[in-house]
Amino acid sequence: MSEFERVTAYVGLGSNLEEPLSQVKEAETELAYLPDTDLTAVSSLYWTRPVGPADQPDFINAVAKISTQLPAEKLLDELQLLEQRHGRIREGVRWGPRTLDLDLLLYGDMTIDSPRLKVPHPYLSGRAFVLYPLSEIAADDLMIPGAGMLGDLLKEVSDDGIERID
Ligand code: A4P
Ligand code: MG
Repeated sequence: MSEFERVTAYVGLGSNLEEPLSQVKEAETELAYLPDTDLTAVSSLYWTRPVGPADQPDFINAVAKISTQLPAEKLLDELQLLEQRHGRIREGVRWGPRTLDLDLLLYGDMTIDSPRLKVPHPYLSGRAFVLYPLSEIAADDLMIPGAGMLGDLLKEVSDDGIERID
């Protein structure tokens, strides 16, 4: 038994290299096998136009809900290990292409601002490729610390450039 209480957390998944659909689906399965963690819901997958440099392939994005006893920084370690296992290379342009990106979007109702971890994820509230999948698996009245209610944030972003995959 871990000494830590269970926390509901949301993880954003993204890929636009080397069969992005498979990268994201495999990563969802791998989240279910993280230590002291259960995968409790996954959104649909979405094709999304790149935010940032436009000269890169479209992304596949999704959001997963987990219940975890891992402390936030330990969870980030595990997510980064998964990224590495998917051949993620951290170099080159900011917001450039990647085989797998796992962002810790929310960790309970906590606000974290450490050198290597910022929660809620700093760009969460303006990004359709995060808010639309998140809204499939979280209630409209979910509070995003410092930003407001999910349902209100969703009204502010256009679904232009994202397409849900049935
Ligand atoms: N870090 C701090 N807070 C967090 C957090 N909440 N979750 C630190 C994950 N990591 C966090 O991340 C850089 C550092 O952020 C990490 O070492 C960690 O300590 P990274 O994954 O190496 O680099 P990155 O992902 O290129 O940077 P960044 O700024 O996190 O970019 P984003 O916000 O992840 O955006 N367009 C579409 N359509 N779909 C996408 O998924 N993704 C990006 C990347 C750009 N455009 C996109 C998409
Ligand atoms: Mg990232």
